[in-house]
Amino acid sequence: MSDADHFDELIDRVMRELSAAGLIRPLETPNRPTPPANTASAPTARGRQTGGELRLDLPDITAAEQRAQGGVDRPVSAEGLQALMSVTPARIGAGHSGPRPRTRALNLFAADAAITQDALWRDVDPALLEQMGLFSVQTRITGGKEEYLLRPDLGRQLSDSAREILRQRCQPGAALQVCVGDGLSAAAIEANLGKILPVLQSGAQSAGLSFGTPFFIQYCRVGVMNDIGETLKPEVVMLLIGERPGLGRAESMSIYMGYRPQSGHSDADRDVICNIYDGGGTNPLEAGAYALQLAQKMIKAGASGVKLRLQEDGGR
Ligand code: B12
Repeated sequence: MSDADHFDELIDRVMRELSAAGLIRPLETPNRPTPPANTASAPTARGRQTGGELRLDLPDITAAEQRAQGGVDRPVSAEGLQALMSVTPARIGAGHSGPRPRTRALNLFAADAAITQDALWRDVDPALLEQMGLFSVQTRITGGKEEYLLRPDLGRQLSDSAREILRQRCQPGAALQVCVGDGLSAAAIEANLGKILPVLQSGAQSAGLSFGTPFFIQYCRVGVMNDIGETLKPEVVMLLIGERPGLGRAESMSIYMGYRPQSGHSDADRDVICNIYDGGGTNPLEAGAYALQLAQKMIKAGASGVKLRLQEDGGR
């Protein structure tokens, strides 16, 4: 039994006990079929039916309307405070209870930390990768996420089998090679990939740039671009990767780019378009369009990163 199954079974048991004790109400959905008596939990699209027909009656404190609730008892200007709170995800207007934070603020902090942990430890949904037509390869990480977090050096190298698979399945020498890496947030890839990949594909076509076969890299760090460059010899590598998640803000993705990446190249040879997400960050559609423009610049200049900046500044 996997950890997830074990956890689900545990939740089911607790829910059944709470229900038997009359502490929670059954879900009011009379039309839903009752599961057979010996299957207390049946898988659904997102998670499981817990306890058959039960739900907890608590609001989700991470929902936007819940976040918008301030904790200041008698604000000098309630409207002013609301206006300030509406323009930033920063924790302002949380109030306090004597010298301590309010329970609500503490709970939100804990819930946001959980969102961050989930994004970091979870794998990107394989159904999304399939839907986007991406096959998967791995870096030299063999010991799961824990090793990934402890050994960034191994996440910067493709495994031998990954190199072989890329040679077999990808068109070498493309003008633009797009690849997708989990990086530090599965949520970032899930939130943005479906919006941005089609923009890159169709944009490259309109710009007359040959588009290498895109693929997904598990346990991926930015430095893996060098191995991709050496294996497939494209002009520009674009790596879409999950950024280190902020507290409760996990859907932010970056595009790291480099011209003819190769062994020895560092971040000075790369460019990054960061904070890509809908609703507050760089809109993924705009980011895709900007990345294509940058790729064209790189190809024209035969350079990226600091070298490209120096050319643009005329060597100043
Ligand atoms: C962590 C981080 C760092 C760490 C990287 C160390 C590490 N091993 O992770 C440190 C503190 C060293 C750092 C330094 C810098 N960073 Co920084 N960094 C970040 C942060 C918070 C997360 C990056 C991330 O999640 N990467 C994804 C993971 C999977 O990648 P990784 O392989 O584990 O780590 C690599 C990248 O993080 C990369 N990287 C980190 N920063 C930068 C900046 C640039 C321009 C490039 C090309 C690469 C790069 O370096 C790591 C090693 O290869 C982002 C914020 C964000 N919203 O993304 C800013 C961010 C990417 N950094 C930024 C900047 C400006 C820098 C510096 C140039 C600051 C300076 N003036 O010195 C330096 C450049 C360092 C370099 N590598 O050459 C900007 C880039 C803005 C832009 N569009 O150009 C960001 C977006 C922050 C911001 N909002 O201003 N950074």
